[in-house]
Amino acid sequence: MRALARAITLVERRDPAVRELQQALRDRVRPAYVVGFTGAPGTGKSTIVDGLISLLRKQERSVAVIATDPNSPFTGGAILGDRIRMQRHALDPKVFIRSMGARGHLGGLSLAAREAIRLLGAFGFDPVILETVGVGQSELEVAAVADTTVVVLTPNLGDGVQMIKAGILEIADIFVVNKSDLEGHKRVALELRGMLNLSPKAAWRPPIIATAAVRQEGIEELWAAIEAHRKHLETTGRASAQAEKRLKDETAEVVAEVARERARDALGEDSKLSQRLLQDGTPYEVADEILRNHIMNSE
Ligand SMILES: Nc1nc2c(ncn2[C@@H]2O[C@H](COP(=O)(O)OP(=O)(O)OP(=O)(O)O)[C@@H](O)[C@H]2O)c(=O)[nH]1
Ligand SMILES: [Mg+2]
Repeated sequence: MRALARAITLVERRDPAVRELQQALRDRVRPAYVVGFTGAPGTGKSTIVDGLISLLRKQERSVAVIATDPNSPFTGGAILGDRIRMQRHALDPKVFIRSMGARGHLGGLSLAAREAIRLLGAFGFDPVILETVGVGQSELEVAAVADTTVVVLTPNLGDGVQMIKAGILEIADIFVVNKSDLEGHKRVALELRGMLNLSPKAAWRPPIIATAAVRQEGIEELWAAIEAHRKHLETTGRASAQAEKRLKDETAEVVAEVARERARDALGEDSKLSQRLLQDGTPYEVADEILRNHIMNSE
């Protein structure tokens, strides 16, 4: 566990040792199944995940949770206290919980999170659960990384389902209407069903699961839905297509990261390139030169 925690810290710092580490672990890598949770702040994502951890531990499975906060530059557990309601699992060695800031990487779910998922798989954690607050682009990024994406809604949605952000319908594999102990949850589910019926027919129809996470209600149904989606991906061949896409995305991110670093070095203060850039006033020619001389032809 310690070794894993340290390895993830290296990943977060973008330490060069990560490369060797990932390569050394290559043969151990059994990709973990990744379940993403997203939804507005306070909808109960962490409470649901906490319930899922309990369920999965009864099945003797090792579970990891990565909570990312697109608003937080902090990392390594700085926001654990408040935001993650999973403390009761903190001492269980088969449960790994970590929060990560979304530093760098355009504020997105960082390359670090992807690499951390890979490490967690190598250490035998399966599934890996990602929790992220649905603000900005974060839910789209979660969907790009997760095998199954769960979108969490609640009855107190303001103007009802109209409040659902554009794009959510497309990314959700499963909807959860949490806080179903509160009034109005049936209406939210009905409106959502109505919206889903309007969207084009697809091979997978996202189920709507009612949960009352504070009472551990609906958690088994939710896990059953996640398993059903997993089976669907496997039987339709989409699982391997997704895995391939993720590996390509990750590779592209590594390329971008290396290129960005070299460009920053090449543009260091007082460098000739930076002087030219300032004279020129636009980035294109200097960018071409950096690509040619500092990225393609450098070791
Ligand atoms: N009534 C009711 N309250 C709930 C339920 N599930 C969670 N809550 C409460 O909702 C509040 C937010 O729960 P969290 O699990 O922290 O929500 P979250 O979506 O993880 O919040 P952020 O990570 O801050 O976005 C807490 O006060 C929970 O106790 C539920 O099923 N019913
Ligand atoms: Mg939370």
